[in-house]
Amino acid sequence: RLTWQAYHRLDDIHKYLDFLEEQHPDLVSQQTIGQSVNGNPIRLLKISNKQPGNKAVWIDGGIHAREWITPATVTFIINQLISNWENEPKYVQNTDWYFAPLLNPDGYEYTHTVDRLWRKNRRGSGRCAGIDLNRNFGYRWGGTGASKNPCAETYGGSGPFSEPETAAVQSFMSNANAKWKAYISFHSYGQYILYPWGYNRVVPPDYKDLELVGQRAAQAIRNAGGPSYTVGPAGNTLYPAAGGSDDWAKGAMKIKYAYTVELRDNGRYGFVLPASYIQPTAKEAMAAVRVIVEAASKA
Ligand code: 0X9
Ligand code: ZN
Repeated sequence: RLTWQAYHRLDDIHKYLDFLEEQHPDLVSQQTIGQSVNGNPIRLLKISNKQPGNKAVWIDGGIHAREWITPATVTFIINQLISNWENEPKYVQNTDWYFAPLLNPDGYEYTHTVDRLWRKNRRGSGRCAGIDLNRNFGYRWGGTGASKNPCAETYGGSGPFSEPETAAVQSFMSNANAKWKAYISFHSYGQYILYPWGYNRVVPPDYKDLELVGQRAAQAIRNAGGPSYTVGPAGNTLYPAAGGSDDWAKGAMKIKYAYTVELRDNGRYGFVLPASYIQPTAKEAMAAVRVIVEAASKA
């Protein structure tokens, strides 16, 4: 059982997903969409009432190994939805929810056993091991903000989707018969709600829709008692960085509401956020997700 009062290991998270599938076979199903470099499964959990017209949303966490708050938040959201399912509004019930709580399982385990601040996946060995999975997606791959140096923290890999962790997302999402309307990727830290483009300081034609929904999400976070989150296009608001999952979701998959949400905190603890922050952070993230998914349900 997960507690959201501590950060859990990969096996415990996967056992929890198995438990949910077993307890709610009508609503919850799971699949393994790929294997990491070290052979760990990339798990996907789906929540669906199986109505044919449902829109689909994707929510992931754990692309960056050290951002522990993100798998904790994604599993919290899964738990909330399932425990409250009967009382949820129509836009929730008539959505097919796809969750990938931990896209970089090797890196995550490595941060528990060897190096708490590891970011990349675990291809190779030594000081220069690893590829930054959020520079490895195949939209404008290899551009600004992605390094060609394997030793760099932002090394984008040998080519787009060279890594099994990103290739799993690409093949699952493009082959699923799903009406994708929203893509949300959780990262930390900094308290930002970011939308494309990330590859440069430019915005897509419909950026006003993304800005508006992002501002509403930030307001929902404040209404839930949370702190202020800054909303804006990733390249302008943070820094330009090509090969991100959000840009690929919007640019290649044509998913309108594509966001990267950088969770708490503001830098006091950074990646090493104490476990006592899991519940407040996950609750405010849930509030933001509701806003985005409601907008997606109308798109
Ligand atoms: O640099 C990143 O990958 C993300 N920030 S983090 O501190 N979690 O590493 C921001 C990604 C924003 N989106 C794009 N640049 N496409
Ligand atoms: Zn990140």
